[in-house]
Amino acid sequence: MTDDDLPPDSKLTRSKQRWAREGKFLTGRIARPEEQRLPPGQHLTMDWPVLDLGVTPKVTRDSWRLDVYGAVETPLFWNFADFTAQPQQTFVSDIHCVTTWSRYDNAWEGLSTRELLAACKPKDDAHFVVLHSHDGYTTNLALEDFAAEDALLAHAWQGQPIDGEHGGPVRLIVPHLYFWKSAKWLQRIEFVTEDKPGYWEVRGYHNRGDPWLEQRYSED
Ligand SMILES: Nc1nc2c(c(=O)[nH]1)N[C@H]1C(S)=C(S)[C@@H](COP(=O)(O)O)O[C@H]1N2
Ligand SMILES: [Mo]
Repeated sequence: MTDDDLPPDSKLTRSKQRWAREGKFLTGRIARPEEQRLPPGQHLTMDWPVLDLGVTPKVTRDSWRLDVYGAVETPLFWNFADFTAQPQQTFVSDIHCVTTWSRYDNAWEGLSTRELLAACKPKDDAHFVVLHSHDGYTTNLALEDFAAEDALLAHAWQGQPIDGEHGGPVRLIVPHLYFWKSAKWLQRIEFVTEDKPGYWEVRGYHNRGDPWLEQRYSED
């Protein structure tokens, strides 16, 4: 990934880089999800804000392809019909964005990451996953976080196709981490042996991003 593939920094992108430097929104509290549904420093919203780098790539269900490659026994290259022919599940989960909004009870439908892993069979030394999106965005996850029981590649939200603004036709959902890990407009899933920090992870945001531990920003 070169920076040429990325949109120019928007005002929001510049603000988010400054917030990471300033440690904005940090409360210094930690919590346990079993005891407290809303993570520290978050507030509830009823609507669903749009957050991204400021461009909405034009991807339709017809043009969409998913490329799964790298340290796997069985690389996959699926069109939308191949993708929806895989086992489908619906998971209900909460969204926690690092800019402090949270949204409860989102019903996501699609292919669980565990089913995807069963199909592509990561090699023994594949310990990390990098998500690549159509807007040039990337984000990285440890394999265990990618494989969380409620993580999925989603094509529908509340029974409707995920719209373009929110990352349709297909986006990732990893509910137990801040929402920047949930890549919109999913294009490629790369399995790697060494971790490769993504867009926000190299711009001051935490490598893991656990909302209950308030892992908003990187330590250094
Ligand atoms: N491809 C892509 N995925 C992305 C982003 C992005 O800029 N590009 N932004 C992330 C961030 S910071 C957030 S909070 C959520 C926002 O998703 P939403 O717009 O559907 O609320 O998408 C995440 N996934
Ligand atoms: Mo975000």
